[in-house]
Amino acid sequence: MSSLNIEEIKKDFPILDQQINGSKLVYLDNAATTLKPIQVIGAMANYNKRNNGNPHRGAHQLSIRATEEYDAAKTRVKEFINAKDSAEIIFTKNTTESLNLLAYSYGKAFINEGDEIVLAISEHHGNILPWQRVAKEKKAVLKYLYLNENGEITEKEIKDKITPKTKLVNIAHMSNVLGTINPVKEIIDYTHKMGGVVVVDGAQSIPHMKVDVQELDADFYTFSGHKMLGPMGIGVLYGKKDILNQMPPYLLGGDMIEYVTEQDATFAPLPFKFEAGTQNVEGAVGLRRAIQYLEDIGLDNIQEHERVLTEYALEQMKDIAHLNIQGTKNLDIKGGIISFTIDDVHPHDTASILDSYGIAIRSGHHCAQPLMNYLGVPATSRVSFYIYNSKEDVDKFIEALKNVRKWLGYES
Ligand code: 7TS
Repeated sequence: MSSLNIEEIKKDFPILDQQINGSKLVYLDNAATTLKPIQVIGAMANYNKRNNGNPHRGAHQLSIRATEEYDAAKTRVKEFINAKDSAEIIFTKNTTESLNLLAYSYGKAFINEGDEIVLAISEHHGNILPWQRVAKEKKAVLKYLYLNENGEITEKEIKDKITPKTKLVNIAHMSNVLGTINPVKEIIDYTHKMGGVVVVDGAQSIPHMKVDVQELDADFYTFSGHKMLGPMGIGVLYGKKDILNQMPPYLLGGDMIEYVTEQDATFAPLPFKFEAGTQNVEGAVGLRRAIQYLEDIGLDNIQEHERVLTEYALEQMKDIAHLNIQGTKNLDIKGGIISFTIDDVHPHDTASILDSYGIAIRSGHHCAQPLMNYLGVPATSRVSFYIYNSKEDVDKFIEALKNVRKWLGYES
């Protein structure tokens, strides 16, 4: 049994307390974005009511308070992922911006003609397109780690593809489509042995499991506030200080400089070098409160709760005729994400039919078209769980799922 008190948790999420198409909302699209608890909404409202100012810019009290709030959020993120130094935490807009910053800056400084960049075939477009541009501009080579029949990356594949020519490996900690937890520690250790560095896209892992960047020895780690109960518009790029120090800035402008003359400029130290312009302080405040909320529940308890729900859902889904589950069913390497298809039914129809029962799921290619091509499906439907989901939510989902083909006129 899960150790979370779901009825109590649900009370913190007023958005769940509404009817959608005549039924109480069941929200199962957490891999796209999560809902915000009143504590996060309140922290941001309080900041706006009392402390709003432009940080690092003024001697007046509101600017000082905004600076304190911003810096406190950064320290909180540093502790949350166990970075060595809060200078290693750069606030961005989201995971996508963190990855683009890296591709632009690291790519410019360190990728040369003939270098190899290795990605998993299951990466989100946010972790593919920026590297495609680097590869084109620098005449570097993109190579892909393919999956076995269970949707997993094998040790053999790692050793075949990552070689002394590999400058960079980009890998999601957890796949947003299949929910597979990739063997990032093995990939990091092996890549380091070969002399390369590793970018871990943690958009789907950070909200659901304890992550320690020093233990992983990740060179870079990226994530988004809105997938972990925080607001949209705030994301994180963690990077090892010695590498970040060698990288050129991405955006140029206010607050990231040391001294500017007519023809030239020198740049501020980390992390400011990568934070040009007025930052999202309100978002940082919300993210800090979201981290507090997650830690009060406990990341291990969250992971266990999602494992219970995923097992419960998979157990029932396997008995539904014409339903095919994509990817691994091994719960030791799977988070709370299940992608599936139903014979003769377009995934968008599945999502629309479930919406008519008030159940929110996602359908489509999930910004992972290379993976869809690799799996040989145009799209899938996907459910993804979080702390406010209960077994009753899964029961409602399963009941509705059983009706999908009937809605479309099939007998079973
Ligand atoms: N990387 C992964 C693994 C993701 O799942 C996502 C978003 C991103 C990067 C990009 O995050 P963003 O905050 O910059 O947009 N994934 C999804 C999804 O699965 N459904 O909607 C967004």
